[in-house]
Amino acid sequence: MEGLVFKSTGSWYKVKSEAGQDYQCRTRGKLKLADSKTTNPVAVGDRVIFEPEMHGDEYWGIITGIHPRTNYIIRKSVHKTGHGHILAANIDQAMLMVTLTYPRTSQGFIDRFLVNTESFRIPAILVFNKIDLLDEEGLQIQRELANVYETIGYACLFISALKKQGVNNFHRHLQDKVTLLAGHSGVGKSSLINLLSPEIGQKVKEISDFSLKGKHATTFAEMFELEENTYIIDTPGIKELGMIDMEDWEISHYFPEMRQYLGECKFNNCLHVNEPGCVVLDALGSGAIHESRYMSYLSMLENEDNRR
Ligand SMILES: Nc1nc2c(ncn2[C@@H]2O[C@H](COP(=O)(O)OP(=O)(O)OP(=O)(O)O)[C@@H](O)[C@H]2O)c(=O)[nH]1
Ligand SMILES: [Mg+2]
Ligand SMILES: [Zn+2]
Repeated sequence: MEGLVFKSTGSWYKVKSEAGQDYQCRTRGKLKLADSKTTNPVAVGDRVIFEPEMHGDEYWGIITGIHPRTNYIIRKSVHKTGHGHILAANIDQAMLMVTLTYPRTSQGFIDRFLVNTESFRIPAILVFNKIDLLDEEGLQIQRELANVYETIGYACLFISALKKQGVNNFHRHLQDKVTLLAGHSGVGKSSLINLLSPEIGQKVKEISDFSLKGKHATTFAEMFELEENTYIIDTPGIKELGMIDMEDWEISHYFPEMRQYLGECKFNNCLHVNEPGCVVLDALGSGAIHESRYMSYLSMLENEDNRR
């Protein structure tokens, strides 16, 4: 039978058949070898082939195959160094939830996420949550930050899951798509998803627990069907993103504001660091490329993960 993976715990998977029945599935040992660099063989969003088994009146199954993925978002494995953990696969768009405070999301993290999505041509949107916590100055800082991203083509949404502000607008962006919602732990992903449908009931951290580091409220990625053809995937907080296999020269291709200059530098293997006749450096000098984005670019070049 064909099915779609809605939840992955690493040891079992919730798979929905084409007829809409949920099956609790496990994998066979050999599937684990499908991709040795990831710690989870099956991810939420995967389309799988499985053999159903009835255990009394319970629907169980064994996953025997995975259809090729069109894309995926990967984070660093918290258990195995050098390995990645696939957050979700086969998504239409990715939303990164960002908060300026409690917790703070750095620009480096945002940029790394966007390089990941660009590399798969997954459209990305930034969702600024907890706007209720910001004073005039905070709102101004947020405006400037969002401006950097809107200028280069990323939509930014502003919401407060607590005050239920901006939720309808957020919902509109989900229509007829599979959307991944990612971000640091505590930014409010599950809080927002709970507002979309009363049946979801994702666990949310109590404010009193909130300062306790390392406590994730959501431990497994899970997909929810909001309306026909409209899905949202809640994910556990990410601390660090894994870099997908990428060569140094490729990275600039995943910065939309650099793309137009590529191929125009004096040297065709220019990495836009300090080479003479570099058009990207000219654009940085003239302000056409934002300095903070360029700094992120440099930090990705220097990242050991990219030196293979
Ligand atoms: N002030 C304020 N607090 C919020 C808002 N949205 C969520 N919170 C609070 O932030 C805390 C964390 O919310 P969660 O929804 O559990 O965050 P999460 O992103 O799902 O976290 P993980 O599951 O650990 O990745 C909770 O105490 C929420 O009540 C908001 O818009 N404003
Ligand atoms: Mg959560
Ligand atoms: Zn250059």
